[in-house]
Amino acid sequence: MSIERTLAIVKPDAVRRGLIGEVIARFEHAKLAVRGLRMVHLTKGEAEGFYAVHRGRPFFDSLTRFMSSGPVVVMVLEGVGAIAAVRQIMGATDPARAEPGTIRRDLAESIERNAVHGSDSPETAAIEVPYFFAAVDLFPGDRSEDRRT
Ligand code: 3AN
Repeated sequence: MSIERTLAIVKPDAVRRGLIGEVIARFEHAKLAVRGLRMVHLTKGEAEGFYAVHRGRPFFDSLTRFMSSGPVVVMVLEGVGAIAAVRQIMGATDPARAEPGTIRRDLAESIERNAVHGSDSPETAAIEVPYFFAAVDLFPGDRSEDRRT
C-alpha cells in the first residue's frame, strides 16, 4: 500500500461538544500524520460545493445547513493507506451501524450529525484536499523545518 493523503473534517456537532482533540488523537494513534489543519465556518454555499455529489438527495439541504451551522476543523492526514484507514477509524455513516470502537459509534449523534468526514476514495481525496488547502499550506513531514527558511 502506498502513502496517501486524505481530507478529514471534525463536523460542527463534534466541535460543539469539545471533541476536536479526541478525534485527532484517534487518527494520530493510528499512525496518521496531520499535514494541514485549520478551523473554518463554512457558508451554506461552501457546504453545498463540498457536498455537490449529493445535490438532489433528500438530505442535501439539511446536511448543508448542518455543516454550515458552526465551525468545523478540516485536516489533511497522511499515512500508508490513509484513505481506507480513516474510513475504518470513522466507522459506518450511520452510527447505529458503525463498529464498536469507531469514532461514529462512540461519539456521533445521528446519521446526519455523525461527527466526522473522511474522503471515500483517492479520486474524492484529490478533489476534497484542494477544496480546503493550497499545496503551500501542507507540511511535508520529514522536511518540515525547510519551510521556515
Ligand atoms: P460518509 O460520510 O460515510 O462518506 P456519505 O458520503 O454517503 O457518507 O454522506 C455524506 C454525509 O451525508 C454523511 N456524513 C451524513 O452526514 C449525510 N448523510 C448520508 N446519508 C444520510 C441520510 N440517509 N440521512 C441524513 N444524512 C445523511
